[in-house]
Amino acid sequence: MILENTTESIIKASNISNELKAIADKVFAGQRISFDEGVLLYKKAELGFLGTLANFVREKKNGNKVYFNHNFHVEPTNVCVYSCAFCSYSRLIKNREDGWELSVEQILEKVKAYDNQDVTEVHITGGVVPKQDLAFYTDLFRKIKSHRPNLHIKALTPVEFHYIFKKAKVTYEEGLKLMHEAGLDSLPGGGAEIFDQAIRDQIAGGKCTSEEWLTLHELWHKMGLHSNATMLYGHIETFEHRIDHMERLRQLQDRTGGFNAFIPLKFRNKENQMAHVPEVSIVEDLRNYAISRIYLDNFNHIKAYWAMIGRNTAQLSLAFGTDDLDGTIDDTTKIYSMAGAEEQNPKLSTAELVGLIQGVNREAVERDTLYNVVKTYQQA
Ligand code: V47
Ligand code: SF4
Repeated sequence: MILENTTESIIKASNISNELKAIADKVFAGQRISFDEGVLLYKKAELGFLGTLANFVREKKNGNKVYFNHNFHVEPTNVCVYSCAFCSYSRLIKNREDGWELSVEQILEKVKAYDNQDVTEVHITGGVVPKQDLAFYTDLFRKIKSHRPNLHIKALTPVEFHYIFKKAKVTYEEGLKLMHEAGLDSLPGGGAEIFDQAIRDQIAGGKCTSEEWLTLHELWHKMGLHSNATMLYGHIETFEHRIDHMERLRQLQDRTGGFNAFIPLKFRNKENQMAHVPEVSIVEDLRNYAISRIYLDNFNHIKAYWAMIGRNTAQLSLAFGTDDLDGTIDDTTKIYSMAGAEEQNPKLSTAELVGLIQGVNREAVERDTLYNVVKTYQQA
């Protein structure tokens, strides 16, 4: 309480404009900010001010805790029937010799390689190909579950679902039920990109629409299940598009409460059709984390996905609203290294993750996918 009052009075005594002070008043009072106020933060607020507000919200929700998990990815294919302009996979459609398409048995072998390790989650997503259909994934999920029942399967996105369910001639409801019955536990946040349909058509034309993405997550939540949400930012979108994206998520979260975490994903420009679009600065990354923390008042967690943003910026973001660093990953994803992220072989040990968190005087907490605490680490 003393800290809150001190923070508030510092902002009140500063040279910040009255319109920004009015937003600060709302945030400190626990009130929701509007669409226009969100845009104003992007256009007018400086980094320190945003960090103060975002950290206030983050500490109210999560105290000093920073979460991570023990996870690994499987990317069943890096070939794709779509060709999103930002995707460094999609070039492989024309160069299929560089591509891979794993069988159920090959994926199962990758899962079995972790038999003696304390991982809690496998994250499965990649390109979209005809062979990897409803029967493929239900068979895969059943086999993973029968081999290791407690491994949480976080897999597939509305991009895959829309394609797979249409091909199998099942409704979204039927398809999701079949996936869940086979062992799918939760959905990662991918495929959201940017919800403004005109921008989406330019960068991710042909794949599921924004409405379809939101509908599939809503249906999944209505089954009592959870998912994440991402936003691809820093390309051709405007600040209004980013707030519009978050507004649609905030409204859906009001209806269902099914989202665990929001994950901003910075556009990386290596070897894709948008290589001419410059990447945004680290300052913009931090501002974006902070504004999402302030705007998404009904999301419990904001994740800094270190494999994409780099471990140093991820650590820095812990002062700008984020409270989750994703996981150990174990060098099992290629999406970001192919797109030019600084982490070319993303892999962090528990000690390294805990070190990043304790290095900024936060409390490291290992979680499972649903944010149940697995272990807390005392500061040395
Ligand atoms: O939807 C692809 C993004 C996403 C690029 O839920 C790119 O815990 C930047 O969703 N530059 C897939 N981004 C990854 C994803 C994810 C990652 C980590 C954790 C979770 C979670 C979800 O990757 C795609 C797309 O938005 N992406 N190419 C690129 N060049
Ligand atoms: Fe395919 Fe996903 Fe890449 Fe788009 S972003 S081309 S849907 S792998």
